[in-house]
Amino acid sequence: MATFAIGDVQGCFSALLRLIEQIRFDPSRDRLWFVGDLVNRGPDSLSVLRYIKGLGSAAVTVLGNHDLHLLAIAADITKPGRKDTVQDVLQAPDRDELMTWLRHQPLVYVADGHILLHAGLLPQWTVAQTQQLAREVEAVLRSPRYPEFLGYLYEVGYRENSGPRRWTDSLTGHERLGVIANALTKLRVCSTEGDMGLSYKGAPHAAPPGLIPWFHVPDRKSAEVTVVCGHWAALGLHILDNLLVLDSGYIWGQQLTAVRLEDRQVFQVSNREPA
Ligand SMILES: [Mn+2]
Repeated sequence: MATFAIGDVQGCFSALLRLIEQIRFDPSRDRLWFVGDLVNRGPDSLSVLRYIKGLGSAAVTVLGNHDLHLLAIAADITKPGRKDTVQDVLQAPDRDELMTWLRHQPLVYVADGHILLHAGLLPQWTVAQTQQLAREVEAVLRSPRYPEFLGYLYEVGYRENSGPRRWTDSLTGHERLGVIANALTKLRVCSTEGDMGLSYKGAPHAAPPGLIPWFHVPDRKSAEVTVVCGHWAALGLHILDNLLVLDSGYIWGQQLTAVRLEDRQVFQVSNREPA
């Protein structure tokens, strides 16, 4: 048995199939962990969703910002933008089933000394606390109140990378859930106090003054567990003792990456034609 963590697929189904073939994935024995952003920007989000849903317990995925964006579009909270490529999902006969499945996926998954999430976690959060905070957002996404919460997120600028960006334990209501969702699905850089700089997407060394990659904040309380994440294409594949960042930018003409967690062997398929 092996567990393969796979980076941001973003609707690139044929690349995913090539990668799965390369790693010789056997669903009766192996596990796939997806860092989220299964959909959008790429050509075939519908097939990606159907495939991963069909894997059942052989696959684990956490929700990324593009997955939440699709849920918001499907719930009529927002309209697809110029670069969104999710029409195939919206028009599918199994759309409702897929959207229900998607909003029941977790934001955080912890197993075997690893924590799987899409973007990052705040320096003041322990792994146990992160899990607990994720459960708060997951409970709302799985409830009939989820359009209300997504409506709030979009109203405060989720799409424009703004919204609540500073954690305190005393936060309540939508603002609390908003900070949790922003960290787990959008965080790349923050201050040493954990204030998120949500709009910065570039390379780590060029970040605005006072902002550093979330995983470099000194005394980060989750440092004893290996974080498996994606979301940061400009960073690329980035592997440290306690970190696997797997968005290697397939959608931007680079690679789709899988890492076998047991021995950290890296597998990649390349996108020769820039998307
Ligand atoms: Mn992302």
